[in-house]
Amino acid sequence: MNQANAAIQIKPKDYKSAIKPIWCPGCGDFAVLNAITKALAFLELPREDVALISGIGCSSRIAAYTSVYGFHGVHGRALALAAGLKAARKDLTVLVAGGDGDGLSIGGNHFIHACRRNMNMTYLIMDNEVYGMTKGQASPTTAPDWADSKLTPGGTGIRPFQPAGLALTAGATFIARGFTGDPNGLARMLVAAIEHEGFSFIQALSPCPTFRPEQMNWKRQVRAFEQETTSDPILAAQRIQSDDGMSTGILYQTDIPAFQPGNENVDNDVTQFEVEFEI
Ligand SMILES: Cc1ncc(C[n+]2csc(CCOP(=O)(O)OP(=O)(O)O)c2C)c(N)n1
Ligand code: SF4
Repeated sequence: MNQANAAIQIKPKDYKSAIKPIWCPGCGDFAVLNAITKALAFLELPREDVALISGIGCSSRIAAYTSVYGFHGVHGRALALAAGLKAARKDLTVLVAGGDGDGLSIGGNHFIHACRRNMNMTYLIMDNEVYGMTKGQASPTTAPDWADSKLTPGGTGIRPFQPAGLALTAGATFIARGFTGDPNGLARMLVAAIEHEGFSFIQALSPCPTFRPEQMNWKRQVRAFEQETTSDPILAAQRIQSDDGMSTGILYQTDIPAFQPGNENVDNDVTQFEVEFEI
């Protein structure tokens, strides 16, 4: 425990806000909130040193449920906003969170460029293979034959993204898959991701019992990766390709200097900026 926090002893609950989550009972996103607060408490990070940026979707509501700095932003734009924040405030621990629709559909372009840019931040996708907030449309991780959505009768017929494979080819330097049925495992993963110097990506399998009730079976399908974390991208790619998407653990981690634009001369005084925008 560091000196500053020795007297304070921040507990996981201290990282929660007074706002009660309105997620459906059984939604996996509750466990992500718990995992984030546990990880921050473990790392003893002062709340004012952390920012949680999210997009739009059920999962993206998470920013409002924590007591760290937060921005519940624009659909698919969380990573762009987070990159700007990190460029200006490299001292902040920047976390980004949202859904598979937010991060891989509308935000897909930002995702691949965030991976290759390798700024020091942690991005967690709550993957429920559906658009929960807008009532159950197929997302980029939905199986092609999932036919329960009125918009895609008979299924989309389109192969889903493999988020881990996409992150690997785009250049992420830390790639993990977790499961909300194991919040402690997810919290440990988040600690490792936050400590990693570079862009860390976590795909958290997070069931949506409302629109994908069959996902409640995930707890019987999820297992730990048999192999240790690798820093070899070829090996990581082989493992991702040969896996059914239900193995969890830190898949890949490599040490490439994080990108941080020089900001020594940036003027953080926003007074003039505010004057220019005065109405
Ligand atoms: C620019 C824009 N397009 C579309 C929407 C409508 N919209 C809100 S949330 C959402 C998808 C949410 O799905 P996901 O990101 O997977 O999160 P979940 O709700 O499943 O957690 C969409 C399409 C929007 N808010 N803004
Ligand atoms: S609709 Fe699905 S993702 Fe949204 S809160 Fe309910 S269970 Fe969670």
